[in-house]
Amino acid sequence: MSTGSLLAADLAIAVLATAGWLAGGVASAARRRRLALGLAVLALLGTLARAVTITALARAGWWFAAEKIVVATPLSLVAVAVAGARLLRPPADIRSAAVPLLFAGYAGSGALLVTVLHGYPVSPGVALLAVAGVAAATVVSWRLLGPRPSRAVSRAAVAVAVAALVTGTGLTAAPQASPAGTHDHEYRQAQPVGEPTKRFTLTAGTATVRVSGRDVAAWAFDGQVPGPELTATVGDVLEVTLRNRDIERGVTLHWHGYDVPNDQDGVPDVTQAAVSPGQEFVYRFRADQAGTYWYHTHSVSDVGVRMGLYGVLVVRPAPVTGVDVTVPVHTLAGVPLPVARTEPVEAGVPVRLRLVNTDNTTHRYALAGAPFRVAAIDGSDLRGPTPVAETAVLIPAGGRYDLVFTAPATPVALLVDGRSVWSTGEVSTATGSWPVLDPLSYGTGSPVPWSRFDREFTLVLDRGLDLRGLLPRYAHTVNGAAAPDIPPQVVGLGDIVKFTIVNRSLVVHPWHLHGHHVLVLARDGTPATGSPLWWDSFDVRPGEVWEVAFRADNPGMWANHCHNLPHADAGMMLHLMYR
Ligand SMILES: [Cu+2]
Repeated sequence: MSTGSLLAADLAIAVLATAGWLAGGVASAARRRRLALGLAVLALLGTLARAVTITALARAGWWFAAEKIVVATPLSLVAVAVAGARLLRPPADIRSAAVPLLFAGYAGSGALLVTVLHGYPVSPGVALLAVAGVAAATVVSWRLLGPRPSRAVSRAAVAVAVAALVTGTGLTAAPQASPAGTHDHEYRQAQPVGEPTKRFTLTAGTATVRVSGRDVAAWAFDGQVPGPELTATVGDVLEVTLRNRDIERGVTLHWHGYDVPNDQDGVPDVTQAAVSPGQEFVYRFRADQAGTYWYHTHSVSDVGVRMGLYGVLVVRPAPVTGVDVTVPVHTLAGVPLPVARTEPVEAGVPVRLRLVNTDNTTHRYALAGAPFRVAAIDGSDLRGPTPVAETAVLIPAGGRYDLVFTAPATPVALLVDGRSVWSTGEVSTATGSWPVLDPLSYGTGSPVPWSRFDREFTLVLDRGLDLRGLLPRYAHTVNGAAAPDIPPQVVGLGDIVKFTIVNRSLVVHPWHLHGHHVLVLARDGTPATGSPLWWDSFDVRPGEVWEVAFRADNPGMWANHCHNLPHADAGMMLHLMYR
């Protein structure tokens, strides 16, 4: 069983066991003897079963089990001792078992709230708040349902609740070390990069675009979705003038996967001010990296990209030979793009399909009709890619794969999630059952270029209640904090930096570091054995642990975030900064 499935299973069991205790308590209070005993036995079995799931999670990593061991286990043990005793010798009047069963339910609820609202890392303050809640709810039930506890027991329970509440509140409200501000610095000045050899102008504005026969309100560059494809040859100096006609919430251009100088990175309030309606901003950088990239607004990016402010950037090492097609996939107002197109290709002609996922979630791509090689991922060529056939690839949000093949005499089709988007003719192949390529064991391996790391960081991805803003929100968190309260990662120029990224949530987080490509070292403790993978976007699935590393060679303040952009907007965004 995968760690992700274990996380989900453990949560489901905890919810059912807690519900069982609470319902058993209510049934007892209503003198429904058989129902109460049946529910309580199920709850007891569920509570005991968690010994298995929590142990397995702890073996997968402390991150996955911390609060379950520190909070849920002791509460469960007390609950089993108190309520289990009643089950061994059920009282003649079942109503007298109500409070012990409800107590077990409150203990389960307290532990669940810690997992769901607080997560990782567990703190003594939160554990005490859970204890306070359990004690308070038990005292209230006791007084309502009887038999009334003795005055001494009652006072002791109230004292526990009050002490835990006061200490817990004090500990959780303790002032946190304030992260270095990202807003109170001067934007770095542009580095001279030489005379532009390629000039583009992109004008952002609201537009109505026609997709699949429907008129859709969009935000578009030059009135089209996707925006114009920008192409260059390695060595070009690109100058891109961004104009904002009428996007009230501002626009920038972020060069996704392109390791531009910091001041060209297009992150509002970090590397530049967002471009307001009527204003413009000129980006200039040297096209040193060949490959498939894309650009998109980073101003209210979760809305802006979804509405259509994106396009493809392709930098080629030399003039194209053969067929070279870009396929940017996007979902615009519920309509999947691009619309299918057919382009006959003569047999023997080399074809390169540049697949770009501009959506917030993973897409599954399948090439039917020809064996292919994955020539590049995230703009970086793979080493020794071998031909594969009848195999799908999964591309994370923001990621790019270049597939190459030689056109056969028979038709070929590229399918995205089962839908044909590009083909050379009629193909009817079911691709849904194909296995998925694992890039970590694809191609020819090469030793990791570094034997030591100057800095190591761990990012534990989770969800939690964020009370620091004006309104409480259920945030996507990193190490228990949400933007803008996640401390920045501070590195020195030239450092070799290692990141461990742990996903203890129940959803996929496509991770994206700006300004650098990270080398994949390992997933779930298993080292990558295939071609070196230099990625800027990679899916961290529930329960996964990824180890990646990079050389800190591009000074500045860089966004480091989940590229499921609503997640980033809901807190999952931090910064990498140079000392
Ligand atoms: Cu995410």
